[in-house]
Formats: sequence, C-alpha cells, structure tokens
Amino acid sequence: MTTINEIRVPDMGDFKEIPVIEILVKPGDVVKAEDSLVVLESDKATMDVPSPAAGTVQSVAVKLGDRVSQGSVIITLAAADASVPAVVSTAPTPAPMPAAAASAPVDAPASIVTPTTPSPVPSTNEANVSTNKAHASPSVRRFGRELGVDISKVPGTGLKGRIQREDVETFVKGVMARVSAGVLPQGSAPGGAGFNLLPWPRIDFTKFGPVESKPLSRIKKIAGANLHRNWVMIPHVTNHEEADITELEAFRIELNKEQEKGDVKMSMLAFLIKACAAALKKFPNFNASLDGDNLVLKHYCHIGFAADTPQGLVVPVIRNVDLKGVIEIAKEIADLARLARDGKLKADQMQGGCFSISSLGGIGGTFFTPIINAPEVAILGVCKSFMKPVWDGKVFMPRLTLPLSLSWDHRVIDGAEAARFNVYLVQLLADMRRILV
Ligand code: CAO
Repeated sequence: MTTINEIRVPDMGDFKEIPVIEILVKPGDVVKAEDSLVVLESDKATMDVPSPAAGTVQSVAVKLGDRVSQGSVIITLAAADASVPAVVSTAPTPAPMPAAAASAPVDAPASIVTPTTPSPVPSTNEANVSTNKAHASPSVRRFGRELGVDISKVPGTGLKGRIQREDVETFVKGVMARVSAGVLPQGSAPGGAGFNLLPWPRIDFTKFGPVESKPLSRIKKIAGANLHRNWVMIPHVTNHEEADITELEAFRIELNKEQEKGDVKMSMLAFLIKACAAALKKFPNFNASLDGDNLVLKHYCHIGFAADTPQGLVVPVIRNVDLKGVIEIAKEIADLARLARDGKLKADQMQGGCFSISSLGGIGGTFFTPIINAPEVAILGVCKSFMKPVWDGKVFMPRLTLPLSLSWDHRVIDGAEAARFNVYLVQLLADMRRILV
C-alpha cells in the first residue's frame, strides 16, 4: 500500500529559520531511507536532512533560500510501506516530534551539529568498510570533488561517521599544513599523498568488562597534541650510547657532601645539562631550529628538562646554561621542578629552549626514544646508571655506566654528526675537565 506523507524538518536543537542552501531531490525521484533531501546551512554548520523512509518524491515544498525550522514541510513522499516513520506527519500543523523520531536511525541534523549520543559503535572492520563506502551527502561529495579530495579518505564526525562539509575542510587544512611544513611534497593532492590512515578504532569496551572514563588533564591534552605533531612531522632517529660516569658520580657525591650545609642538592641532571651545553657549542647544528628552508643557528644556550608532575609532563627551561656553573644549574632545576609540581610554572619559564633532556634516571630503564620538542632539533633521553664490568686490557673493572638516547631530526642532522655528538658527550661525562679544553 502506498501512503503520501509529508516529510518535515526534525528537531535541530537550538537552530531555527535556517536557509535551505541545496535541494537534492525533485518530483519523481526515488529515494532510499537516509538519502539526503535538502541541505541547510546555519552560521555554525551545514546540515543534511535525510529521508526517514524509502519512496518516491511527490512534490518539493521548499525552494532555495527558504528558511525552515523544526516541523517545516520539506517534501511529500509516496512511501511504499505504510509503516513509515514517526518523523513523517500528515497532520496539517507540526506536531511535537514523537519520541520514536528522536531515536530514529536517521541522521537527525541536531545530532550532526552537536553529536551527543554516539550511534552504535561499529567494529573495527565495519569502520574500515564504511570508509570505503564514504557516508556523505551529494553536496559534500561535490564539495570534495571541487577541492580534489578523495572523499573516502575523509574521517566523518557526523552521526554514524557521516562526512560533513566541515570534515572535508578540516581534511584539506591538515594536508595543506603538512605540505607547508614539508611533510608532504608541494602539489600533493589532498588525499593522494596523505597518510591514508585508517579511522581510529572505536570500541565499546563495556562489551569486554567494566570501565570508567576520565577526562585527560589540560596539560596532558596540550602536551599530547604537541608530542603527536612532533612525532608525526619530524623524521626522528635515536642513537643510543653509554657513558662511563664512575668518576663523575664520585665527584657529585663529594660535591653533595660539601653542599650538605647548603640547600642545593647536586643531581646528575645538572652535570648532563652542563655537558650538553658544551656539546651544543661544538655541534651548532644541534642548537638550531628549522625555519622553512633555513636553519636558524642560536648563539645562546637554553636547555629544557622534562619534569613529571601529577598533572602531566612539562618542560621548564634553564637559560644561558653555558654561562652557569653546575651548582647554579642544580639550584634552578630544583626550583623549577618544584614550581612544575605545584602547577606554578609561568609560560615564559617553559619557552625559548634550544635542546631538551628527559631524565628517567631516578626511576629506571635502560634506553628509550624521546620525542623531539619542536622547534628544537634534538633531545637527550637519560636512564638509570648501572654498574658494568668493563675490560681495561688486563682485567674487568666495575664502571658506573649511564645509558643515553639521543633523538635527532634527520632533516637537519645526519647520522655521522649525531654519532660524533654522542661520542663527545660521553667523553665529557667521563672527564668533565674536557669542558675547559
Ligand atoms: N641514574 C641513577 N640514579 C639517578 C639518575 C641516574 N641517571 N638520575 C637521578 N638519579 C637518582 C638521584 O640521584 C636521586 O637519588 P637520591 O634520592 O638517592 O638522591 C633519585 O634518583 C631521584 O632523582 P630525581 O629524579 O628526583 O632528581 P633529578 O634531578 O635527577 O630529576 C626531574 C629531576 C624533575 C627531572 C625528575 O624529578 C623528573 O621529573 N623526571 C621524570 C622526567 C620524565 O618524565 N621524562 C619522560 C618524558 S617523556 O614522557
């Protein structure tokens, strides 16, 4: 049995009187459920109004530029199945949306604008398949075509992963940012030379056991975004090295004894900062930043150190470390680490770094891959020192060994230069008198 139904604009949240910017059907068109009928555009978002049912369009009740609100009739549809939807009303005046409409499996514009209720989460495989069969309206597809975007590569943020006009814009902006950063070759077609990544797996973990969801701290979100960019945009290489710090550790202990009456505790990190300052002087490419096709070489030496705080990772910076003694550096480390833990670091205390050190020495581990803190071009990771038997030509001697991991930006530094930097650093740590040479 065929019934004629009026298809009305469903609940759009706070949106009212929104102009129709596109009409995607005409009388006689056969539509399937969820095919887009019209496109509305507020100053915040573009929204497709999909058909709640399959049928044949009898008439179109709106024209381009008309302003519509919830309940406005869009089309009349001859639906093959009389059981069609609650979204459809034959009443002459708009009735409040029946409850079924709110949860109807259609892409209601309100949900597209501010998705609040995620649709059933597809399995990873389902998500992958849906990417190939891009879920987008004709207008969004056309917009993508105009920009040369392969729409199937665009992650959709709408209900059920539907691709919005804004998603295409975000995708293109992302590609352009990578092109200008030199990550993609100039002239890369959006989608052509992108990362072609699969969508992030969206799993309903409650299927496997109890879970709780906890928002990331503000610092974690900021640090995470920076780390992600740096990891993706910088071609990292990490060289590992071991430094013999037997004598240096003895010296550190001696200095600490001398300092006992004072308030400064000498940490290995202070010596590492001092040694790195000397290595940066000898290898200026490490004390530099990329600026397009230019390398900016810095004639100052500020070194940051990663500090673990309850709120997340921060990197306070000690200025002019080349001009300071280790006691002064140790004092600044203690002061800045305390401010970091108390959440009282000021923005300028985390700016201007030339090089960073991430020390896990107080915790453990042997080697790791530190992520470069852009726009710096290298970072030193340090782990816990350990005693190791070293052959001195006659016998094995116990030597205190410090594991070092130097990550460097291969656009600026070559492997040989990185190996030389590490060798020099190891020499300095084995005998700090070399800093004077
Ligand atoms: N080998 C062996 N022991 C070491 C060491 C090393 N490389 N480095 C430090 N230690 C020892 C210290 O001597 C100290 O021992 P005592 O308590 O007996 O004196 C102990 O470990 C704790 O040191 P510390 O870590 O508190 O002090 P620090 O000056 O070395 O480091 C700071 C300060 C702020 C860097 C550190 O507290 C910190 O936050 N580290 C974590 C950095 C981090 O998270 N990096 C990862 C970034 S990527 O996610």
